[in-house]
Amino acid sequence: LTAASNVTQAPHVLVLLPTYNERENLERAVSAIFVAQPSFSVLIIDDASPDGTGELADRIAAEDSRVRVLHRAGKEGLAKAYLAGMRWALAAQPHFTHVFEMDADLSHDPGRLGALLSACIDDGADIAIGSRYVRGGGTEGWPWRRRMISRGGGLYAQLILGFAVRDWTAGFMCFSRRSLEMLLDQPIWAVGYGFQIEMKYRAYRLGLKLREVPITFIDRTAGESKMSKRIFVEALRLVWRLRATVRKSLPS
Ligand SMILES: Nc1nc2c(ncn2[C@@H]2O[C@H](COP(=O)(O)OP(=O)(O)OP(=O)(O)O)[C@@H](O)[C@H]2O)c(=O)[nH]1
Ligand SMILES: [Mg+2]
Repeated sequence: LTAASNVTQAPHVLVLLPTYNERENLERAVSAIFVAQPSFSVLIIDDASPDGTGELADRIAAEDSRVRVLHRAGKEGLAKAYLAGMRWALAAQPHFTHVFEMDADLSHDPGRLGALLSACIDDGADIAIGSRYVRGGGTEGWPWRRRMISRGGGLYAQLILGFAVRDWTAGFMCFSRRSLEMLLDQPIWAVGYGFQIEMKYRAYRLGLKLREVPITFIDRTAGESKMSKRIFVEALRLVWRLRATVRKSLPS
C-alpha cells in the first residue's frame, strides 16, 4: 500500500428532493438542509406540480448555486422521479461521492444527514438507512391508525423479505456512488412507494453493506400525502415478486 491510497476522497454530497405539491414545505426544507450541511448540494425533482412548486424551486435555485431543479412533464410516481435524479447524478455529475434520498415535507430531520453520511464514510456502509425501527428511532405526530399501517406494512415486509433490514420502507437514505451504480445497473420495477423496499432488497441481494441509523420521523404538518391505495397494493405485491425473482449475487 502506498501512502496515497490511504488518503480518502473528500465527500461531495447531493440530496435528492422529489416534490409534488410541496409549495408550503419546500423553502423551509431546503434552508434547513443548508443550516445543517452548508457544503451539500440539492437537486429538486418536480413532476409539474399544479400548485407551482416547480416555479418556486426555480426561484430558490436562481438564488443559490447549490440548488438545481429537474422538471418532469407529469406525475409518474416516486420511483421515476428518484431514478431520474440518480441517473442525472451518475451520468453528469462525476464529483458526487454520496447521494441522499429525502422527503421535501419536513418529515426527515436534516440534523440526521451527518449521522447517515458518517455511517457510510466512517463505518464503511454502502448504504445508510434512516430507521424508525431500531433503538433510538421512532415516529412523532402520527395517529395510532397511521402507526398501525406503517408497523403492519413493515412487519409484512420483514416476514417475506427477512430481518436484514428493520425499516424496509424508510425513505431517508444515503447511498455511496458505487452502490447506486450497481443498483441502477438492473431494472427497477416499482412505480410508487415500493421503490424504497425494492432498492433495499436489491442492495441486500447484491451483498452491499446496509446500516441502519435511528431517526425520528415527524408527520407532515402542511400539504397532502401522496400515498394512495394503488401504490400501497403495488408494494404488497412487489415484495413477493422481489423474493421470488431477485437472486443473490456476489459483489464485484
Ligand atoms: N416528483 C415526485 N415527487 C413525489 C411523487 N410522489 C411523492 N413525491 C414526493 O415524495 C416525498 C414523499 O411523499 P409523501 O406524500 O410525503 O409520502 P409519505 O411521506 O410516505 O406520506 P406522508 O407521511 O403522509 O407525508 C414528498 O416530498 C413528495 O412530495 C411523485 O410522483 N413525483
Ligand atoms: Mg411525507
